[in-house]
Amino acid sequence: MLRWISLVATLLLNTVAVADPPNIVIIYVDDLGFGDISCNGGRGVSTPNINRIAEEGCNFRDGHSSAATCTPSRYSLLTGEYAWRKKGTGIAPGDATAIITPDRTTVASQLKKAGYRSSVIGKWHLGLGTNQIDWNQPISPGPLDIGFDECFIIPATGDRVPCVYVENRAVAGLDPSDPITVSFSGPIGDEPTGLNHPELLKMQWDHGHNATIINGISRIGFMSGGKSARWVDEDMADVLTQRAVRFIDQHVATHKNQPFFLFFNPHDIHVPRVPHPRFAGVTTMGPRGDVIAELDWSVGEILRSLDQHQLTQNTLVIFTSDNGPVLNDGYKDEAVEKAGKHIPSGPWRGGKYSAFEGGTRVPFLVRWPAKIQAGSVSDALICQIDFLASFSELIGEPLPPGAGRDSLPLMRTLTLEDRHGRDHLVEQAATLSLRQGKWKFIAPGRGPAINRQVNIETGNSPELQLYDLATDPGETQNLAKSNVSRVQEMQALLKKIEGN
Ligand code: NG6
Ligand code: CA
Repeated sequence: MLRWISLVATLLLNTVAVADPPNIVIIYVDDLGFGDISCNGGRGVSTPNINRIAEEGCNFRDGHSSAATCTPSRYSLLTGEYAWRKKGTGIAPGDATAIITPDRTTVASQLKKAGYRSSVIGKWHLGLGTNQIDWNQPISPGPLDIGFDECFIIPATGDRVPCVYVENRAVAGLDPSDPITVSFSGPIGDEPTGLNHPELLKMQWDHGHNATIINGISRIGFMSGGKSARWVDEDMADVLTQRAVRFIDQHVATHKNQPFFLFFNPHDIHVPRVPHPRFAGVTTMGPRGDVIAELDWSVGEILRSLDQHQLTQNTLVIFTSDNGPVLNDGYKDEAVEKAGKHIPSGPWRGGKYSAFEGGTRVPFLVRWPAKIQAGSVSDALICQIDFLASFSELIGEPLPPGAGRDSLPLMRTLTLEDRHGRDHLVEQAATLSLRQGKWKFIAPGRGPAINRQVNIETGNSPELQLYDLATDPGETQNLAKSNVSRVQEMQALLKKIEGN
């Protein structure tokens, strides 16, 4: 009898859709490299709170963003579609219109079907509105039109105007008598720029980032007005973290019987790197190290909130990054000079913007104590693009026809019942790459082999490239010439996926 009970219990546990769906928290960091956290070998900063997710869950060492920059990765995470299939999904300007339209199925809209309440807090960078956006009017469409119940967002990035938060459909704290104007084509208003007034800057720009000065930092693009609504970079981690914790608190107080989805998108560790004074100087790596320490604090606050509400056991926490690391991304913040022995991309070649593994192979930590064995490691190939189909599988809600076409249901991979994950994955940078098992094929790419501004290898080459990551994780030996049939197979498969 006991054996029967335990057999039935095991069968129930192993069916993928669960009766009591977990809360889901995705912590989607900006520009954090695989090796930037101490549990992945980072030496310049200790990240005990981030490490805790791995210690109490699983460290996926072959986990990917779908692209080596932000907008396409975020697009794929939410829609389950490769961004290169859709025009207009490159790095979005600060005034881009909504890239994910209300007719689309997203992680949030799908979870809503199973009763989840969702909030997105922090970086958006997926465009807002339909026409040229008026920041002084209600803003729509936006996150609330693609499944989120509430939002508190940085519309684009910390280094682009407008430097204000958007709460639901309006700029937070805006004084209507001081309207916001934004331009990416030329100066507006009479605010000083970084180009003309470097003496006003608390951090100098290096490339780009020389337009309107906000809070002593010059940005990409021009902005005037909206003074009462402008963010203070030093406070950003506090503001966003408090919002995230408040969402959890309020959810517990008012919607206890519903699960929630928190999509927490810190500004850290993107440029400009401006830590709160309590984190300034806590590492030897300058601002880039200090904002990793700040990020670790934010993560700790969220984990603590889950503990306090006794939600830890049945909350799926995913910690990952939208692309690989970069040191000098446009400001003189000593990231290069002070890196020391810390290797942001870990064992992988390249970084942000790169077709080499460093572009998309990012921290990928998953904790769900009810289902995932603590302290695990997995080398299964998995991508953020799989969240949509995997969560749909988890809640037992089929995807509508045509939705999430590149997303795979990998719940069993996440819970470690499957150790293989994807058969193959397309990685997007200036050119496309295909991963299949230990093999990495990089399609010929036009453009320079090195992005000189950021000093990162792009992976572009007129030649076909093939690497065996099992023996050569650093992609140093191009085997294309000695393994012609493998190259042909992978090239054909990539073409087929592109044509699908
Ligand atoms: C680049 C910016 C870089 C960063 C990036 C977007 C310049 C010269 N460089 O164009 O600083 O903002 O866009 O980063 O302007 S991402 O993480 O949002 O993709
Ligand atoms: Ca990014």
